[in-house]
Amino acid sequence: MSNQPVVGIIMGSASDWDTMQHAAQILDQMGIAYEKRVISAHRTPHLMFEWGGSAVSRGLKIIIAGAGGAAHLAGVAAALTPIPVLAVPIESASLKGLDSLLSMVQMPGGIPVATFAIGKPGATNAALFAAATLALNDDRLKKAVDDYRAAQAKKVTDTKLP
Ligand code: RP5
Repeated sequence: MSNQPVVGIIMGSASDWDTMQHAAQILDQMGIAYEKRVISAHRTPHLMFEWGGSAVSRGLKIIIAGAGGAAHLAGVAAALTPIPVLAVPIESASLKGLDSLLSMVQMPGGIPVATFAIGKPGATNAALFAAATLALNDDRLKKAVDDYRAAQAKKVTDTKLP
């Protein structure tokens, strides 16, 4: 595995890490190098521009962006770079993540983000989606994705009910 990050995980606040760590865990399990960082589109707009503007030259292939509330992080990232952006709506305290989901999924036509489920399942699936995409050109990774799916299926077939 190369140490050169190919996935960028960003989140609007350190409070999002509880959710976004599940994306990181999948990438670790698959042996995919990534960078992770707290960047806020509204609290640190200059950093957002700098990070998004240099994502291609740093070698990133996919971005996973988690944010909650008026969750514009993924959309702004997608505006700053042509790299595909996978959005993870964080479960907010007040509206349980419906606000985050709608903010992310309702991008006007032209600058796409691919939005996943609210919370942990979304973070997990965003990372699995990134792995499946990168596996198209990587046989080692293809095997890792296949193994993950086979292990998941085995858990189901091995289940013994009481
Ligand atoms: C968003 O505001 C973050 O993505 C986070 O989900 C939410 C709350 O942030 P904190 O107040 O916990 O820093 O920008």
